[in-house]
Amino acid sequence: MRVPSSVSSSGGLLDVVLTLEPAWVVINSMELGIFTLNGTLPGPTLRIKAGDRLRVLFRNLLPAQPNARRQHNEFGYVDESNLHFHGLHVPGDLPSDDTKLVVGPGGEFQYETVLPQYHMPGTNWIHPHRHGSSALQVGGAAALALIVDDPPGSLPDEVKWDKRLNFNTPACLLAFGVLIGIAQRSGDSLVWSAPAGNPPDLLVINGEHMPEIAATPGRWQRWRVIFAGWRNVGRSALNFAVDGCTMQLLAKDGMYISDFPRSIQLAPIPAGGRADIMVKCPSPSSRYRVTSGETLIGFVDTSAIPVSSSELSSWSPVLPDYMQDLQATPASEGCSCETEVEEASINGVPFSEDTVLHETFLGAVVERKIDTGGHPYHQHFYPFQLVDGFRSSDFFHLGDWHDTFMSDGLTREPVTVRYKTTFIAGEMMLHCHRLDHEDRGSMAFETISPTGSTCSCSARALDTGNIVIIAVAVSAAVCVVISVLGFCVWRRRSHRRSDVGPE
Ligand SMILES: [Cu+2]
Repeated sequence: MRVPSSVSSSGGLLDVVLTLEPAWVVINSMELGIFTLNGTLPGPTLRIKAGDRLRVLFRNLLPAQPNARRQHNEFGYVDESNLHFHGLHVPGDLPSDDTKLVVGPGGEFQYETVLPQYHMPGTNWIHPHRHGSSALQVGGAAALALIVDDPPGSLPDEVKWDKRLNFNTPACLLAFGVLIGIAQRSGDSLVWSAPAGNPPDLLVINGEHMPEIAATPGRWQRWRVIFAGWRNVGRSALNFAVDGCTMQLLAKDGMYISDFPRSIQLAPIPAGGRADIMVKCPSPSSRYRVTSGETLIGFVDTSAIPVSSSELSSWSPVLPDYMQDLQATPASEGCSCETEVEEASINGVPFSEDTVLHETFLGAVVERKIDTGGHPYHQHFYPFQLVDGFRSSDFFHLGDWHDTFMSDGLTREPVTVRYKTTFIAGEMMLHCHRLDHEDRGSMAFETISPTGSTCSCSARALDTGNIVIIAVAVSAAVCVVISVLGFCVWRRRSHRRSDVGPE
């Protein structure tokens, strides 16, 4: 199997340029126009350490598409983009991970953020997140692995990183038929193409269809599986399995579980989710099937000479402050709210940059009763702990942490989760990771006040400068009101946006 190139931080800094650009690739004998980060599928793997500074100069190399649709909560904006650091515990405002940023065609933006010293090491990823075009661009395969490396000596020998034994495996779903429909609705006339007729959906691993993964029989390998996905596989998660081989779960969504090793038969990874799995195949000179449900997606081919097997010893991670156990800690007063994920709205409200879904404050224990309704729920920068609403399975235990979660029939609804707002305040996005739903409005944000002490569960319009200015200007001439309001809207948007493309 092909392994993406990788770039590691040094001296406390990872400084990279990432370009969003169209590319032509041949997959399964089909020539396809796709989106890429830095021209390859997947983009290069980025490796960073807790405490490091991450600088990403993002360049949108997509050409302008004058016929692109530009209507809020609809597919469109196909030539605009941005980046999301999916899984990082970093602020959600600029120059960090603010997905409201818009980088126009030919434009660029310098992202810069610092991972906290206590950041959980793990498997994360980067993908575009422009509201309206995220399905087309992520579905078109723009993605790369973002690994937060383990401190030296922190892992058992069988688990620790070793280039010979480890794979980063971003699995991208190329759903041609659906994407063609989205491209047409978006007014995209440039990038996406696919075979005529009734094209099949393909799962590609590290850019390859049905790759062959080499393994030594009896030796544990650590697989970092990223479902760099934008929708379900059929009607479910990526149900990742290696038939005939032993799988022990190590981490989910870039966070180590506390009861490693946990034997699993299947890793049901929702779109956007990740699973780190220890895999061991028993027999020499054998071929094993890598599957998602009934679908064959690759092979493991073992070499002729086995090595002696050993059992994995139990191991627990040091948990960072934002992952302290909250199973026995009740929510702060008024901070338990319901969140219902719908196809084009959250709690019945389509996405608006001016509507707050819920409000919390720094230091709160926040509880959410989430009705996912079969949608993969994703929350930015604060992962959440599963505390109730379960039939536990081998993959899902009470007390586990996720940043992307879909019940997939394994749990009751609603699922109760908790998280504590430790140090990062501001606006936190949450959304359906079926990105065709997100683009049409299945997204919202909560605000975390740095100074407040109360929560609110009621959606409300954000207090904006516009309203204040209108009130101040109400006694003046109407034309003044209109011009000031226009100025405020312009100011507000220019504060959030970076439309720095050519005139
Ligand atoms: Cu959805």
